[in-house]
Formats: sequence, structure tokens, C-alpha cells
Amino acid sequence: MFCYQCEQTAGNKGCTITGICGKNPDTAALQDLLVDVAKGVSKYATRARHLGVLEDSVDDFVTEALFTTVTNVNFDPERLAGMIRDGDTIRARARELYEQACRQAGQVPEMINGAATRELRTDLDGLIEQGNLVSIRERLGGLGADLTGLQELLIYGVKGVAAYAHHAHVLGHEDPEVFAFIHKAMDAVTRANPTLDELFGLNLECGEITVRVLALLDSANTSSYGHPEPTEVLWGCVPGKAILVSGHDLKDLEELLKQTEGKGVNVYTHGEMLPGNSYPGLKKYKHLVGHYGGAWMRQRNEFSQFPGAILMTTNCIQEPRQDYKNRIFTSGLVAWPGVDHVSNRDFSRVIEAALAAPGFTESSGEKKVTIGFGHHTVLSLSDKVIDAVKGGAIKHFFLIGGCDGAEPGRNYYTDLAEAMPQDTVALTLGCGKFRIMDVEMGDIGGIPRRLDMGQCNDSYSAVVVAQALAKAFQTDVNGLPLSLVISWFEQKAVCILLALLHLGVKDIRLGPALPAFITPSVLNVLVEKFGIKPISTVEEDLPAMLNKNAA
Ligand code: FSO
Ligand code: SF4
Repeated sequence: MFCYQCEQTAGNKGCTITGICGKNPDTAALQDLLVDVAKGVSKYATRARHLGVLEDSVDDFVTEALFTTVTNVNFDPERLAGMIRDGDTIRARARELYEQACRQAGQVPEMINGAATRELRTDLDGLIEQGNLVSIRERLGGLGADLTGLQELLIYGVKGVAAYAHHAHVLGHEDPEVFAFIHKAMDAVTRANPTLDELFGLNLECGEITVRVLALLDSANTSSYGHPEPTEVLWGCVPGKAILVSGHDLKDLEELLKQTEGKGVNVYTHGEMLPGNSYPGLKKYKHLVGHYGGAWMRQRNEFSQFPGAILMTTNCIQEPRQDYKNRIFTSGLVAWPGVDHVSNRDFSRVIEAALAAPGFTESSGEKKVTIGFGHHTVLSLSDKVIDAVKGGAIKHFFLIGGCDGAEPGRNYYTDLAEAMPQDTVALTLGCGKFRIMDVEMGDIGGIPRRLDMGQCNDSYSAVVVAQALAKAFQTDVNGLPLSLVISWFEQKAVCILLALLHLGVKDIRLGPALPAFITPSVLNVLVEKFGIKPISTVEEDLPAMLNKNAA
């Protein structure tokens, strides 16, 4: 196997023996083959679309296949093989649509080879063998590290876009332009002679589409559940039977809340589900009692101690310990071999498991955390914020957000929040927020010094707020007293980074380590054009950030 798609990749080079995430070589091969099938489908789909033909099943397959291969989503060989087999049918359908459209337009269909025509074996071992033949390693050999790295940057960005598109789709919101780009990009990465310029261009276009899909998801979430509002959330537990919901899928949370109503079971959020507590359409359920635990990589300890049922709705799942394997469930695209998978949002088995478990017998105490500062709330405070900046009460903003992870270097983000001068404000989002949630930050004239904007899925809020502030101060985002300090882990963070580059945001600090697929020469271009910097130490970075506009 060879995989270097996430930040915890072995030795910051690539997982080759087994994944640090728990992905074994067979699963890695099947994921590679699934991505390959998605490329094949996309080759037909992008050409059919040019001729005015599209079909939902084709769009949905590619989106789901890509989200499935995001880090910490699906580890189950049987489910992956099932998706590959479905992909074979979809690929044939996409080809049929393309060829029909050609006939109608009086054109001769292009001869398309490789991923589009690869004959798939039917048995699991055969699929694993085929997956090994399409691994990145094969392409690294042929194209070299720079081009392959830029192709992979694009594929990972598109995986992130697919994840966000899938979340919006679950709530009934779609954008054909997003599907069109996903197909275009997945077709482009199969071209035989790519150039660096072409791939840079496509990566920036991926950033543009990310802004678009984030706006789509924002409107899907807020039209379904209202705008997040400032909310004090219990961070702990109360006596009673309990279900813990992790991941990012608000629709799963809503359905679970409906199905547990009146059943005597309390529902808690975990990890990236925390912002669920701030949506009017979700917090109205009184048995959504609070949040339990921290970011995803603490789950093995936290789930062991949680005396109820657990539901994983999206990334990031880790190998379940035996002591909770019979009370953890997966839904949607998430899967782990041997873990009960819920279909069609029928959570009855989850509820049964919660009722059979002991539940909490004591209350944890009164610890609370305030969340709910999406763009709607922050913009409603904008007059206050602008006055505070003009009057000198607020001197600087930091966006400290992104993903959390297990590496010790991530203490940087906590240290930064602790060292921030009292006249500065932190905007935060993503599970990276758990690095700064314990820091006592207080407020500036009623404006909290830590504004939690939600999940990584809510990054659109940061874009809207930054653009509104830039407008108010008649500058661009780079002219604001704002520094972006991003922690990355997986591929959704990749597309958000591309979005920031597309928006022209400069001097982003990125950590804890730079992506292994970014080669030194590609990094040089990113440094030259965008001033991207790896994080250093808080002592070194903080003064530089505070003085960014001094010159
Ligand atoms: Fe975190 Fe995991 Fe939300 Fe990621 S829970 S690391 S970027 O999947 O999605 O922030
Ligand atoms: Fe390694 Fe990350 Fe790939 Fe898992 S997803 S195999 S940890 S690079």
C-alpha cells in the first residue's frame, strides 16, 4: 500500500505497511480501486455533461465514492467491494449516456481507456489485486513526485468538496456546477501528460468550487435548522440513559432526536457534532442535553467510559475497542468491519443498546461551553466589533481552526490561544477548536474573545465574516488585522486551504506538519505566490502576526 493523504502519514512520507489510521493494505487497495472507478465514471460523465446529459445516479456515485475514501470514514472491505461493484454498473450507465448523447449530436464518441474501461474482477481478492495496480506508487514512478503530488492535491481537494456536497445533498440541496467540477477534475487527473501549470490552475479552481459548495452547505444547514445562535452547552453528563452522536451529519442527529423523543434516553454530541447544540431546529429537543468528550482522536478512551450507545455519522472513526464494539453503530458512509451499520436512519437498534446500557448515574457538574457564532450571529454583532476595532479595544483577530489530531505539535494551538494578548479575539472552527476550548478567554466589552463558528463544514462563516470586515474597513482580507493559523488533518481541510488560496488569502500559517504530497518545488511556488508558512513556535510567530500590517 501507499497512502499519504492525511497529516498523520507515517514518517510524514507515506503509510506503506499499514495505515496509522488503522487502514490495512487490503482496505487501502480497495479504496484506491474505488477512486479509480470514480475516475472512470467521471471520464464519461464530464463528456456527457458537455453534451447536455446528466443523471443523478452518476453524480451521487462519484460523490459518495470520494467521501468514502476520506481518512477515517470506511474501513470495511466488504462494503468497499460492494461500492466498487455498484460503480461498475454506474460506469456502464455513464458510458451509455455519453455514447447516446454523441449519437444524438452526430459526433463520434472518443476512445476512452484506462480507468474508464478497466474490466473489474468480481471476487474480493481479485479486486484487491487490481487495487494494488492502481496505487499512487504506480503513478509516482511514471510522472514524478511534483506532478503526482499536484494531482493528489487535486484529488484530495475534490474528496473534501465531495464530502461537503454529500452533506448538502442529504438535506436536499444540490449544485450541478459542483458535480460538474468533480467530474472534470477526476477526468483531468487521468490525463497522460499533465503540466504543472494546468494542475495548479485546477487546484485553484477546486478552491473556487469549495467556496461554492460551502455556501451551498451553509444554506442547506440554516434553511433546515435555522441560524446557529449563541448557546451555553453542558460539557459533561447528567444522570440517565444515553446516546453519544459523533461526526458531522446534522440530519442523522435530527432523526435520532426525533426517534428518541419520549424514550427516556438523553442524547449527547461528541467531537464535531458539538455545533448541533446551537441550531434552533435541533436544540429545541430537550433531551439533547449537552456535549461529552473532546476531538475525534480521544474517542477510544471516551467511548470506553461512555455508559451508553454511540453513533458515528461521518469521519473520524478509529478502530473500536472490544469493550464498546457491541454498542457502537455506524451510519451513512462510515463503516468498520464487525460494527453494526444503521441503514435508512432507522436508529431503533441504537436506542435498544442505549436502554440496555447502564447510563450515567451521576452528574458531572456545571462545566459549560459557549458556542453558536456562525456568520449570522457575528454579523449581527458587527457594529460592536467595528467600533471595538476602531476604538482600539480589539487590535487583532486570529482564525485558529481546522482539524485536531494526536501529534504533540498540536499543543502550539493551545499555547497560541493562551499567549494571545487580551485585546485580541480568536475565531475558531473545526475539531481543532478543542485545542483552545479549555482556555479561559473572557470577553471584550461583551464580545467573547473566543467565537466558535462551528464545524469545519461551517468554514463558509469565516469567509463571510472576513469579507464583511474587509468591506467595512475598505480593504481586502489581507489588509485586515487578521491572521490565519490553520491545523490540518484530512482532505476536507485540503479543499478549505485551496479555497483560501483561491480567495487570495496570504501568509496562512499551516501545521503541525506540511502535507507529504507537497514537494519542495511545489511548496516554493506556494510560498512565493501565497506566503504560506509552516507554524514555528508561538514565541516567534505571535509577534510576527501581530505586526503583520505594521510595515
Ligand atoms: Fe475534524 Fe475529522 Fe471536521 Fe475532519 S472530525 S478532522 S477536517 O474529519 O472534519 O474537523
Ligand atoms: Fe496513512 Fe493517513 Fe492514509 Fe491512513 S489516511 S493510511 S494514516 S496517510
